[in-house]
Amino acid sequence: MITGASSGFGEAMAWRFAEAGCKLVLLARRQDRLESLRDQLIFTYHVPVHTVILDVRNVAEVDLLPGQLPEEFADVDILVNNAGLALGTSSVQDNSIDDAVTMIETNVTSVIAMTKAFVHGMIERNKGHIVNISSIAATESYGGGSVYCATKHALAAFTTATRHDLVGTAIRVTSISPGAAQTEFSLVRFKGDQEKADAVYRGFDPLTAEDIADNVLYACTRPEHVQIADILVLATNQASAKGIARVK
Ligand code: NDP
Ligand code: 8X3
Repeated sequence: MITGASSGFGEAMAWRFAEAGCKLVLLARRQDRLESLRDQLIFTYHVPVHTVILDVRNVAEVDLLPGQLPEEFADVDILVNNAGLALGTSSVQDNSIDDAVTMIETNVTSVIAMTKAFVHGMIERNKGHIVNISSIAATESYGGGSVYCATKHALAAFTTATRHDLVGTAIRVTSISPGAAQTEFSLVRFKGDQEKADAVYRGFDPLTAEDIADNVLYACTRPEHVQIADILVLATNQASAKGIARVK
């Protein structure tokens, strides 16, 4: 089960997991994107793919989701909480509270809800893996990212506490923390301003969605006794959240 599968990391993960022969449940809001991806994956890899068109902020629907999946998709063994976003780069005095609530609900509340919804089945089967897509912003805060950084710090705390709650079971809990990667992330952050989004990646060689998908697949394919707790993945020319070397 991959949330946020209609673009970026989630879409790349869908391709990697399909190539590995996994049955997929793909979730996002954009139906056309998700259904087109489903058709391409089935055509290319002949794996079963089920799509769920849902806004993860709708936690009541998330709660009902496990019971609504078709039987052949019901036993979710790998849950990748990937759906997430940043909105804007305002300073604290100018933060939009609407944007703040959207980020908190998407990046934190929905992960809590998805985890609660799917971990029951994992505990019953004593089998499962929860992968939370975090960020370098989970350990480094930067100006203009107060709320986004706060959400990823909160997600880091939730992920660690999840690992504590599940220790003694066979369920693994992984956090993948990327640095700057070229996806639709910046286009969303700048609310559709392509010029501003492109400027984020100009002059350096950022990570790709496939780089992150590789790390998720790596974590999920270790022997059962190995739990990858956290991977921080940076582009070679990035040393810290704002420490990016660019050529002019
Ligand atoms: P994209 O914008 O390309 O993808 C985000 C995905 O999340 C889309 O599929 C979008 O689908 C989905 N999504 C967003 N809001 C919701 C919602 N309310 N309900 C359901 N789905 C939702 O960005 P990335 O692939 O880069 O981002 C994925 C994750 O990686 C995020 O958690 C982000 O914070 C994190 N990250 C990104 C980095 C980067 O530099 N790109 C670096 C570090 C972390 P749809 O709009 O169709 O619903
Ligand atoms: C997304 C990358 O640098 O904006 O998590 O935190 S950054």
